[in-house]
Amino acid sequence: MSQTALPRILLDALARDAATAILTGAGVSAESGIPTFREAQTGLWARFSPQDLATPEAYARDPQRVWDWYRWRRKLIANGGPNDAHRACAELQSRLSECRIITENVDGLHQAGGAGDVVELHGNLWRQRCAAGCGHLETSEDFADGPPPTCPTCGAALRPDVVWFGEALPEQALTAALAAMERAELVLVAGTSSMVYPAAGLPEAALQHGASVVEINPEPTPLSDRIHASLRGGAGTLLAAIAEQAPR
Ligand code: BV8
Repeated sequence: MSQTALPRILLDALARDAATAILTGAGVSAESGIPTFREAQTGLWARFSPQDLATPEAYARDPQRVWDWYRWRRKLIANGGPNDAHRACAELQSRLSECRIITENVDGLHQAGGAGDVVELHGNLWRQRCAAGCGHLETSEDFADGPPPTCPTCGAALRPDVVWFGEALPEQALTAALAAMERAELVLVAGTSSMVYPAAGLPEAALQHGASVVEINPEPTPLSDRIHASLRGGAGTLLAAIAEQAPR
């Protein structure tokens, strides 16, 4: 996309090395072959909605099914790897003096794409923790089939270290995300349906203190008519075009 196609408000913010925050959702991982929450899942998972799997109740009812789902997603993520959208976010971090990445995703692909200091609002599925709350936490590359893993410290079951529907977000992540939104002069909201709270409320904090907010999404969202510009297209192409306009 040439410079002319990007909105002036965005080009001006980049040219002045504006403090920037990037909020991302499943759409930035879509081009890695990972279905978003809104898309129908494939294969065995086609008959399940993520909303029905990403809950403490689903895990209590059938931990094996929930673990099978997370292991399936781990396989997709490991096979897909980071895409141009993740790399463009890392490029923006390297070009701008201040660029915080805040993600709703749990796939770790921003880090795999070269980004640093990513705020993970909803945790990370490559980590797993004691479901009984003994405090044990570990990283795992495991996506082998089999029973749910057990806690090596207390023997209880392990659960993915992610935030399920109905669970509170990690306080430190939410505080860091809000601080970034309040500091930002430019906010890019990429690949999220802006429907899940409290993450979806973050751009509001930026709007309230006069930041320029630009959405990158092929579809309109509830945020679209409240912000300065919406770029209708894929995150890979659009974020790469935006990164190109940032000062080297
Ligand atoms: C909580 C991790 C309270 C797990 C996820 C008001 C205030 C507060 C809470 C609520 C509220 N109203 C309702 C709630 C409850 C709920 C909620 O928001 N429900 C929604 C459905 C209305 N919120 C919660 O439960 C949150 N917790 O509020 O706790 C509390 C407080 C104190 C003490 C106890 C409790 C927790 C929410 C987090 C849930 N976990 N994920 C996992 O991944 O397994 S949510 C999950 O879905 C994602 O992380 C993301 O946040 C969310 C939405 O997904 P998106 O990322 O937006 O993806 P989606 O598929 O929706 O859209 C993709 C977009 O990409 C689309 O717009 C599409 O057009 C676009 N796209 C597609 N291709 C591309 C593209 N864009 C660019 N390029 C492309 N190529």
